[in-house]
Amino acid sequence: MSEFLTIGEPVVTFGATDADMDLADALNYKKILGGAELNVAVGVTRLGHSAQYISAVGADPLGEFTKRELAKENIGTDYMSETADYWTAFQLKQRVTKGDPETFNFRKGSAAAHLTADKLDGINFSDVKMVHLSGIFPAISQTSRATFRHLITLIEEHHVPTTYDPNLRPSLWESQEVMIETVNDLAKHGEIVLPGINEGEILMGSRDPEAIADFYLNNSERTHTVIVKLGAEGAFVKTDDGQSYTVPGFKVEHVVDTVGAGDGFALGIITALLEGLTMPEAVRRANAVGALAVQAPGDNDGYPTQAQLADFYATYEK
Ligand code: KDG
Repeated sequence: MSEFLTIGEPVVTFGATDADMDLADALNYKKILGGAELNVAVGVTRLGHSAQYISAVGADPLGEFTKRELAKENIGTDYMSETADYWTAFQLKQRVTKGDPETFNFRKGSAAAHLTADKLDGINFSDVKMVHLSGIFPAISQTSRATFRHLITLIEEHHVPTTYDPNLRPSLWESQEVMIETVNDLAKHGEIVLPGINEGEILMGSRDPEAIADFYLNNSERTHTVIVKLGAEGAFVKTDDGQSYTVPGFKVEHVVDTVGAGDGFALGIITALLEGLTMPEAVRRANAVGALAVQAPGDNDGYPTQAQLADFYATYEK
């Protein structure tokens, strides 16, 4: 039993350690664990909350590595399965000194892509206070898409508040059209929707934060808040009662790796709401976790504990 629940595909990531090299040329890699929803669970437990991660791994060394890392991070695996028929997903990631790194996925046909809806049968929702969904899991296969929709039915039956991050990964979808249609349709099930400003351009042809927020607020009865991530600028918030405001970001001197910042943002919102903070306070925390995330090399190793978060505020708000 846990306060927080999410579903996703663990992605063992081989991050190149040599900077600004083509993946084909890089010879040295460091093995870390990523996967967008898993990253969120890592940050949720680091901030002292309990979490369960629904997924599947292969009966292989990368699956074993995944299970050990999840145990180290105190993430519950009650709803994780292992199969000898399919493998654990992995990825190669570039190291860059500027911009976003290139990644190459080995994910097609993974164990998580074969996770069927019947694996959700035993989920205990009694203590679950928040669920996080992202547009990645439904991208990886038709099976995962059906499982994702079944999970949404269960979440709605149990009236659990849900955050939804579109998390566009065009290379995982069968076409751009299916991606846009499905990601926007699934957004109807999020109480809180967390698009990035660049995603707005693809998903509804606009980089105007207000237009992006209005699109999702008008898209669904369920969505009450849209928070548009503006990168270093912070975030724009609009609620279904017509209120809107911007929460400025924290200035970061040296960006090491941008991967995992969006997941850091999501976990900032989720944990703050679990602790009863207001929405502006939650967005401030989300910006803080995002700023910490980009200063660390791994996908989730910059996420703070409560003490590290307090230190961050003390340093930045002196
Ligand atoms: O959001 C961070 C993720 O991008 C990373 O950890 C790996 O799941 C991943 C992906 O799809 O790129």
